[in-house]
Amino acid sequence: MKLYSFFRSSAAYRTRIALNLKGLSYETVAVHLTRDGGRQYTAEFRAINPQMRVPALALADGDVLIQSLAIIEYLDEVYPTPPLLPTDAIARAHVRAAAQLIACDIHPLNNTSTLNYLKTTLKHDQATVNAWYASWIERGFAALEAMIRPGPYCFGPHVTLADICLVPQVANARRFKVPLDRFPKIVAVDAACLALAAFDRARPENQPDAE
Ligand SMILES: N[C@@H](CCC(=O)N[C@@H](CS)C(=O)NCC(=O)O)C(=O)O
Repeated sequence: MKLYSFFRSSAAYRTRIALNLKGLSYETVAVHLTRDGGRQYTAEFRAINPQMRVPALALADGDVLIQSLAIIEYLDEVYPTPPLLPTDAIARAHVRAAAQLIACDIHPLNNTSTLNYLKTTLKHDQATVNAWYASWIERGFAALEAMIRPGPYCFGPHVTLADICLVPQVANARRFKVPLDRFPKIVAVDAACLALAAFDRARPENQPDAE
C-alpha cells in the first residue's frame, strides 16, 4: 500500500496510527502541503485525490481510498485485529461521536486551506488566525474532556478510533501553543497513547518527510 501523506497533516497522522496498530507496512509518498503553493494542487495529485487533500491510500489493486475515517474503517473491516471499534453498538456510537467531534467539527475549521482563506482572502493577521485556531480546539476539547471515560484510553482499556483522532489533534494544539491545562483527561490519554510504538512511529517528527 502507498500512503499519500504529509508529516504535519493530522488526518494523515490518524491513518498512519491505524496502519501501525494493524501491523501493516506501507510506502509513504510525501505531498508537501505548502511548498510551491501546495503540491496537493498539482494535476498529478488531483488525479489521485480529486479533493486535493491528504491522506489517500492506494491499495495493492490500484484502488485509492480517501478520507481518513473511511480509510481507517476500511482497514478495521479488512484487518480486524486489533479492533478499533467496540463490538457493542452503543459503545461504538460513543467512540464514533468522539472521533467525529474531532475530525468533523474541529479539524476542518483549522485545516490549511481554511487558514489560508482567513489570511489571504479575508486578510486577517496571524494573531487573529491563531485566535480562531485556538477557539475551535478549546470548544471541541471542552466537550471531549467531558466525554472521556476512565482510561488509560478515551473509552477504557482498549485503543479505539477516538484515541486515533485525539492524539494528532493534541499535536496540532501544541504546535499552535493552545494551553491544555483545562483538559487533564485529554493530556493523560495522549501520553498513554504515545507510549505505544504504533502511535510513536506515526508522529510527525518520525516521518521520512519530516522537516
Ligand atoms: N476529512 C479529511 C480531511 C483531510 C484534510 O483536510 N487534510 C489536510 C491535511 S490535515 C489537507 O490535505 N489540507 C490541504 C488543503 O487544505 O489544501 C480526512 O479526514 O481525511
